[in-house]
This record gives sequence, structure tokens and C-alpha cells, in this order.
Amino acid sequence: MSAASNSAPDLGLALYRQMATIRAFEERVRSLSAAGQVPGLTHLYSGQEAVAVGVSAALQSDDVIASHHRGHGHCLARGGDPLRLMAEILGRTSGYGLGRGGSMHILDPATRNLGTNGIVGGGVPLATGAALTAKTVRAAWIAVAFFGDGAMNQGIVFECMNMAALWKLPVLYVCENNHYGEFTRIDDVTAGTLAGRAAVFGIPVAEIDGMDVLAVYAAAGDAVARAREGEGPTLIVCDTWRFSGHHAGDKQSYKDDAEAKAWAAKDPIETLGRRLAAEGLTEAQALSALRKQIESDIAAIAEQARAMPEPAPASLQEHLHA
Ligand SMILES: Cc1ncc(C[n+]2csc(CCOP(=O)(O)OP(=O)(O)O)c2C)c(N)n1
Ligand SMILES: [Mg+2]
Repeated sequence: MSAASNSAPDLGLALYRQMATIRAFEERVRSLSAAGQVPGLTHLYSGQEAVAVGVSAALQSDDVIASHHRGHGHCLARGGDPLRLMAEILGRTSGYGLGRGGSMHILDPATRNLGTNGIVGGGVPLATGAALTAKTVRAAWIAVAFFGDGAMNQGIVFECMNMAALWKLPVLYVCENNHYGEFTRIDDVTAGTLAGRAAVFGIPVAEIDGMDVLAVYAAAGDAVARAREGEGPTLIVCDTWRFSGHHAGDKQSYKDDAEAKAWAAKDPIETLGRRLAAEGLTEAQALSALRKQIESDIAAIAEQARAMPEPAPASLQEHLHA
């Protein structure tokens, strides 16, 4: 029996809905970016939805997360407001950062999200610090750091893992191995293994199929239980793939077509949909109607965001720390 039918019967459908929402959101951002509507660079999460959604499903509402530069999916999976998120990406005053921060500076205290982050590995010390706070004040919540394979070669990540292991901090390190850092293959810049980086600190590692949301959910559940029981950090390495280039608009000429095709066949949303239908929990037709509905809702949200005002030029010097 799969986890979908093992757990609450609605779990599989809820996970499906969340992943489909993130995909629809990201594909809308892609088309807005292509139309020149998105200021600056934006990095899309399409393909990696199972990671944010599977981990988030294992969390409580007061748990804290820290995201990375490809972070819209984490914001939505934690219950962020798609309208405020879209407004921020489009630089509108109703956005999370009043339209001044954009895609890589989304901060949402209401969902305990320490933010998307333009510094590779930058969310790791934030989440580790939050876990130290939780331990110090004896709070029940735990912290999660999401980061890419590229971050696994950043010194700060090892410094954090070292202290988190020593102090048994309640933190999950979630590495989204999409096999590329910008335009460079992970193997070309990484000695040893990703798992080995945590193993040297005595941190247990789960290496899982990051395209399988139920596998992510199960691994995250185990790691969360360890953290809550005071047993310290876990590293989860999720094998995944970004369907987009590094940023929206990147043509990805550096990727092998056959490999990209093989990963496309592992689409996490399609995979879960087939499984739910096979288990009789829903029908393929119902899922395709649901996706159409979600896409139309997200399109309406994007139009609403586009109609919102941009910050007035005269407000340029407001909200500055000097
Ligand atoms: C400290 C730092 N170094 C370099 C960069 C430039 N940079 C932005 S994203 C990126 C690649 C990150 O790769 P990965 O962590 O695998 O995440 P992915 O983009 O694959 O999701 C790099 C090198 C940066 N933003 N911060
Ligand atoms: Mg990567």
C-alpha cells in the first residue's frame, strides 16, 4: 500500500493540488517574464514541486523554513498568498516586500518563512540559527533549510552542519539536487558525494527520489520526528530536475536532450496523478479538470497583480536602513 492510501485518504489529492498550483504559478511567471513583465531575473521551480510540497506536508504551522533563489514553490507550499507573491515578483506595492525586493527577497512571517534568498547557501545559517533559538527557548518547532546541490560546496553549509550536529539542533537540511548549478553540471565541480558531506559530521542522510512526493513526505516525516525528539539534524538529498533553465529565459543549450526527456517522463505531478488514478482515489479526467481550474485561477491572480500599482518614484528613499 502506498503512503497515499496509508495516510489520510485526502493527502494524495492535497499534495497533487499543491504541486499543480506551484506549476501553474511558475508557468505563468515564465510567460510574464518572456513578455518583459518581470523586473530582473527569476528562477522557476517547475519540476521540483515534490520537494517543497512533500517536506511541507510533514511540518506543523509553527515550524520555520528558509528557502533559496528558486523559492516560489516553498512560499506556496507553506501556505503563502499567491497574489502577494505574484505582486512582489512583478514589483507591485501589494507584494510581500512592497514591490521592492522581488523574487529572491520574499519574507513571510505569517507562514514562518525566513525567505527566499539570493545568496547560495544563505538560508542554511538562517534555519540553523532558528533551530538554535528553538532549542534555547525549549520551543516545540523545528527548522528546515532548502538549498541546491550548488550550495553543497559553500563553506557556511559545513560550518552550520558541524554545530547543528554537535548541539543536536532540530533542523532538516534539504538538498534539492537538480544536477546543475547555473550552467555547470554538479559532477564537474563536486569532489566526493553530497551525502558524504553530512556523514562526516555524523548526520544521518536520506537519499531519495525527489520526483516522488510521497517518498519526500515519508523521509521528511522521519527527519522531523528525529528533530522533535531532540536527536538532531538530518540531511535529505532529493534527486530532482529543474524543467527550466537556470533562470526564466535560459535556453538550456548545455543540457543533453535525451536526459532532459527522461526526466520529463518523471514529472512529479503526472506521476502522482497516475498513482492516485491507479489506486481508484480519483480519475484522470477529474485531475485534468482540476489542473485547468487551477491554471485559470492563477491566470486571474496574475492579472489582478498586474493591475496593482508600482511603487511611486517619490517613495524611493522610504524603508531604507541608513
Ligand atoms: C554565494 C553565491 N555565489 C554565487 C552565486 C551565483 N549563483 C546564483 S544561483 C547559482 C547556482 C546555484 O546552484 P544550486 O545551488 O544547485 O541551485 P539551483 O539553481 O540549481 O536551484 C549561483 C552560482 C550566488 N548567488 N551566491
Ligand atoms: Mg542545482
